[in-house]
Amino acid sequence: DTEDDGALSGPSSWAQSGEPYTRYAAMKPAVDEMEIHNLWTTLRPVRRGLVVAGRLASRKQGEAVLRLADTLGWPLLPDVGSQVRLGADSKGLAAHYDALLAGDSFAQAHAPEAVVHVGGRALSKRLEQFLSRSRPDPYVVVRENPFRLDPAHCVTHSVEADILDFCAALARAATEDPPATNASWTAGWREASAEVGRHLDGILSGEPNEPLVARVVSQNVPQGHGLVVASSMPVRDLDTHAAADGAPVPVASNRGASGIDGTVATAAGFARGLGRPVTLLIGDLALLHDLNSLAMLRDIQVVVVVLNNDGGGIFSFLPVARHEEFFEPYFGTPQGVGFEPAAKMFGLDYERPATTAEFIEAYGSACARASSTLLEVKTDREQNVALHRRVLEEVAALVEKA
Ligand SMILES: Cc1ncc(C[n+]2csc(CCOP(=O)(O)OP(=O)(O)O)c2C)c(N)n1
Repeated sequence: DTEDDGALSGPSSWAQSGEPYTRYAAMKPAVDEMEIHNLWTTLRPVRRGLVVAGRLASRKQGEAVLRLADTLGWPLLPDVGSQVRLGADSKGLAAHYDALLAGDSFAQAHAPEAVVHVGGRALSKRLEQFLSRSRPDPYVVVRENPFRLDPAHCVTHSVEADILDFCAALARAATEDPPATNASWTAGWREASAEVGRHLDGILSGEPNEPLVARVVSQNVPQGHGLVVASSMPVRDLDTHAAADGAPVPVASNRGASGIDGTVATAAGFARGLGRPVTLLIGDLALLHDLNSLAMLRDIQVVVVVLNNDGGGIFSFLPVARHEEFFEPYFGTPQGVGFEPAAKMFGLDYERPATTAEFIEAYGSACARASSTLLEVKTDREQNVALHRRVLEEVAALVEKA
């Protein structure tokens, strides 16, 4: 009847227009020049400062933070979600800061006087603990929303501002009234990080394992693609082990490092939104949790790399892992499944590479074809936790000598 016609006229014009049903105006707080001046007066004398690039919305924002760090002459610590963790070029780039901070004496010798953190919360727990112990003052956080961002309770200046405008304004102030440079401080971070990168290339080899697959994906993801990393270990492995010199692809992850729901759907949406092929690095439980979203990959190109360690690998890092009687049934929760039948059901190409060389080959072929592929890599939870610990011990020993 006519009432129904009226109700449907809204959605039908929306369906035809290709525009959002409701448009949200992107109002952002303007940068106040006086505040910038005061901030620069506080930051200018700092000799040992750090710029942290937290979670950021675009490569453009990430590059603005990177340029700010370069103008200040300070090291840049880029979170996995900063959009400049991969393929960035900066004089002070310390892409492997998370692994570096596993070295106690490196961390003690590199406590910063000041921090400028731009963007959302960073993933690295080691960074949070390091900053909480070092208590830098000033400690400035800058983000585009009014919500509190102070996990270690030591922020001295909280700024809500448009990130591009803020970075440009502070960089301008620093150019007009340059800081005293401390090249050895910045070079110390950059060189230690580069050394960690070379070391990771040396030790992450042989049979495929989770940090190795994360590093290999970061090195082989094609320019023009996007990358989605699932909770729990893939996002952490990319943060810690990704190479710094891969393609500068956009990176997405869900809700910090917590939720495992809807991750395949996220990858489908990311691919559609970007209009690019996407690689999804995901664990077996997160993939099982959102298995029916594989149906959405049929007419786009998503390369699903599933690290099948038969359960929740993250939990093996917790003290509860020692309590065997309830660890497996309640935390590990192995499901004993392989994903080949699921790939078949949803019409995806499928491969199960057994060696790293086979993985690189299969990943390259999957990226080169227009349809979606599921690549399954078998790993082992106990070996995974032992490997992570060994890698960090080796890195700590390496930077101890530096
Ligand atoms: C919806 C939802 N359910 C449960 C959890 C708790 N949880 C966090 S990590 C995790 C295990 C994830 O396992 P997997 O996807 O195989 O990845 P891995 O830990 O091995 O990297 C679980 C169950 C969660 N975060 N979200």
